[in-house]
Amino acid sequence: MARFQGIDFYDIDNTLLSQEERMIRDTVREWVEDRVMPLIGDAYVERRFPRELIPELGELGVLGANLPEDYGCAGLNNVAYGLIMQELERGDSGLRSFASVQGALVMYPIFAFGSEEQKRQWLPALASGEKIGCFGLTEPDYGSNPAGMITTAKRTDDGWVLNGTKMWITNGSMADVAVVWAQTGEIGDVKGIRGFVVPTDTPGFTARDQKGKLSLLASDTSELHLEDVHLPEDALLPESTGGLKHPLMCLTQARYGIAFGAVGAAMACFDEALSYAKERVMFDRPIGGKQIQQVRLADMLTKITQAQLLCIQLGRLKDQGLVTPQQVSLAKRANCDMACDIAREARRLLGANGILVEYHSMRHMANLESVYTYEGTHDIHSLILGQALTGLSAF
Ligand code: TGC
Ligand code: FAD
Repeated sequence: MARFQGIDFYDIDNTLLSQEERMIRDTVREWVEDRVMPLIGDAYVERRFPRELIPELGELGVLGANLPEDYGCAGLNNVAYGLIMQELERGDSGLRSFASVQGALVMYPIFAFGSEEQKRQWLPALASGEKIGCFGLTEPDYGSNPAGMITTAKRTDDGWVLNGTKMWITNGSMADVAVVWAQTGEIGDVKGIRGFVVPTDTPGFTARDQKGKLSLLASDTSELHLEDVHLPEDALLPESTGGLKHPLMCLTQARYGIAFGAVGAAMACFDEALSYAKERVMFDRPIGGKQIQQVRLADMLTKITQAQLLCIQLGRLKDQGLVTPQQVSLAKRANCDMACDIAREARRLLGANGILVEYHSMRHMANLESVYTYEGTHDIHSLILGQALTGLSAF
């Protein structure tokens, strides 16, 4: 099969990206082509995250790549970071999920709300892939509405004791460390939800694989149980004093990466559909020579191009410190919706072959249902935008 080129109909490469951004993107693109594509179909069917790739992700510098070099990270700008997410998700949404959680949901909160000691202890090891992290916000009865969480952190004489259950936690079973959000009750001026760095070998902490998934199969998804988990005082992220605002800030980082990642999945499906359309002969001609398939491909191209341009502008705003959470919501919502459409159309263009694991579109199609749902469902982002437009909360 031909190597992936990447559709760039509006010459974004030469007009909107720097040489360094292109070089970083191409390095990850080649790595995905060489190391991920040969194994991802089998990993998906075997329902396993390809853990053997983690040290290579660390060596590539893609984990927490937009965090500072002082802590062992690559210190890249946000456009380069986004393009990395795009290329990882071109391989599989589970791979991008791994990197999103590690970088945006574990390293970012330690960087933003942690003590200097916590940063030195965890960030270099997480950047290299030596340690794996997970992020526990969602609970069985509090998905879209994490404000209602019932996991508690109670003060003891020398620290904290945590109790509760977190659900749907990416990387949960293989994590060395969990960033867990819990209700502490108001303490002085400090709002009642705070973040804790929990080593997963702490007595009382257990993780159980989520069974029965039909999406994101090459990803580790777990339920976390915290039963009288005793933690020292310094397990608290000391600067996580903003209540739900601080975990929501983490979500904004991850949603940003997902907006780019979804474009990668869509590009992979488009690439596959285009080459199939040129090669598959039916009624004596390649199906790509039929008007219906050309309309399908033109629609796909248009939506991907719009999403690529949206991402670049989002990234430039983020690099200038101007991006708002609502702008990130718009991009996450639009690009996940777009990618779901493209994956489904690509799968259909491939006919019966489209349901085989040897092709990629159906794997992406199934994965993207999770991507559409996590990090704020499509509906939740609609309501975030509705609130931004009208000033009225409809949650
Ligand atoms: P609300 O009253 O609106 O806000 C509380 C405070 O937070 C501020 N804020 C944000 N700040 C930064 N980024 C954001 N995205 C923010 N959204 C809100 C807000 O300004 C306020 O600040 P202040 O200073 O006034 O205190 O909070 P709410 O309780 O009404 O919630 C609003 C809502 C529904 C939008 C929020 O709960 C939400 O986003 N729900 C969706 C839950 C979600 O996305 N969960 C994701 C879990 S992690 C995950 O899915 C990982 S998948 C990873 C992978 O594998 O890639
Ligand atoms: P619910 O909130 O129960 O929503 C059900 C339906 O109701 C949805 O259609 C929703 O859009 C709609 N709805 C909800 N509220 C409203 C409203 N106010 N108005 C109208 N409609 C509404 N969480 C973590 O903390 N860490 C992780 O690492 C993580 N990884 C995940 C990995 C996977 C594969 C998946 C699927 C989920 C993951 N999640 C994680 C959880 C994810 O963030 C939640 O599933 C998501 O926020 C939605 O919550 P829910 O599933 O409880 O759906």
